[in-house]
Amino acid sequence: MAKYESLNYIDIESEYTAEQKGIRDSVRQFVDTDVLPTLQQAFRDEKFPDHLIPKIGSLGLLGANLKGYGCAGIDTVSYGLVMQEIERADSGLRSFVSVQGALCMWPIYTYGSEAQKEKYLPKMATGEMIGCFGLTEPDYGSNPGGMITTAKKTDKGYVLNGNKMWITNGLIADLAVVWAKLDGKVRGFIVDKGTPGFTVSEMKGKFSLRVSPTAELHFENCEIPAENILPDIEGLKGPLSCLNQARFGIAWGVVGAANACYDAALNYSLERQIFSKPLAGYQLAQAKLAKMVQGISMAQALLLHLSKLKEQGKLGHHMVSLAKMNNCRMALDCARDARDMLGANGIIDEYPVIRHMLNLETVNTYEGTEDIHRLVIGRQVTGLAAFE
Ligand code: TGC
Ligand code: FAD
Repeated sequence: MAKYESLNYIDIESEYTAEQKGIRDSVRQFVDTDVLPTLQQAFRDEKFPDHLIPKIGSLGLLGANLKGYGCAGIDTVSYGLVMQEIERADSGLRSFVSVQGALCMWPIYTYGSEAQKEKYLPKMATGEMIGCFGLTEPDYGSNPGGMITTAKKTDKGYVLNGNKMWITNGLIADLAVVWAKLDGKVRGFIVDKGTPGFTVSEMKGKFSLRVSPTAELHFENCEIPAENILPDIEGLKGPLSCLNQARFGIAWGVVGAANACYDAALNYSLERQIFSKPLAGYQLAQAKLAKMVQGISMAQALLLHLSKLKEQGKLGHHMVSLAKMNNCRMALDCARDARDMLGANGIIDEYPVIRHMLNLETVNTYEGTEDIHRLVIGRQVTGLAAFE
């Protein structure tokens, strides 16, 4: 099979530096050699390929854009290209990397005490310690501000009570960054695995993101020490600012999934003879391929621009909402069209397309549904919040 190249229709490659391309290519090689061969079975078995964690850690892909504490400290575009390559393999694996880096390491790095940073970050960078992020509750998904999980101050620390649902990495995590209301204000807490009163139960039966381990977290009079509160953040902007980091990585990542689907559809349609000629020679097929080229190219250009703004500290969270919404929808549409173009072969896991398509249903929902991001944009341009 021909070596994989990502779509370069608008010569986006000329915008990346040699160093950025070098980082991307090393992840591409890891994906081709170590990751892709494991995915068909892992997805069938609903099993996270945890044997990959040490290599992911040693390649510096966990918290890769953070500086110090054993993190790689790569620039924004390199970080995005890493996400893109990983999600070319599987959105569930990119979720593992996003949750670890953007949703657990980033808040400890940004809002944690020096002792918390030193205790957790170096081991999280190597993958010796895995984190999960508990925000969503059974009755509060799109509206996390309504959460009912509470923290109460005691002589020794805090007591947590409540339940979190749909928590990525929950089953394999050594620590959870948990958001709860203390005196009515949202605060972040680090809860170590094995803390009495903290239990985890597996969520089985997903038809999407099957290689990602998803769990419910239960806190029943769970006592944690005083030093486990994140000291430097209070209010809903704490968890939302973490989401901002993760959404940015998702906006990059899904371009990888879209690329994988486009690549499969292009190659298949060039080979597949239908009536008198290859499928790719028909106008209706070319219209689908052109739509994929259009969507991926526009997304690439948007990401490059937003990455420059991020490096300059000028990236607004309403812009991240636009990118998350646009790129997830674009990737899902690519996957659905690619699935169609493969005919019956589009529904079998010998090809990656159906797996990406199913995964992207989740990616379009988590980290803010498509409609929530639409409402964020609506509020930004009108000044009127339409959430309620
Ligand atoms: P709102 O009044 O808008 O905001 C409260 C405070 O937060 C600030 N803020 C943000 N800060 C940083 N980044 C953002 N994206 C922010 N959005 C808002 C805001 O400025 C304000 O600050 P301040 O200083 O005035 O207090 O809050 P709201 O209650 O009206 O909510 C707005 C809404 C609906 C947009 C928000 O609740 C939302 O984004 N809902 C979606 C929930 C969501 O995305 N959940 C994701 C859970 S984690 C997950 O899915 C992980 S998946 C695994 C993986 O990533 O792989
Ligand atoms: P709801 O909020 O109930 O939304 C249902 C529907 O209502 C959606 O179509 C939505 O767009 C629509 N809707 C919501 N509000 C409005 C409105 N104001 N106006 C019009 N329509 C509206 N969460 C975590 O905290 N940590 C994780 O690690 C994590 N991982 C996840 C992994 C997977 C596989 C999945 C599927 C989810 C994960 N989540 C996680 C949860 C995810 O963030 C939520 O599912 C998501 O935010 C949506 O919440 P909900 O499922 O409760 O849907």
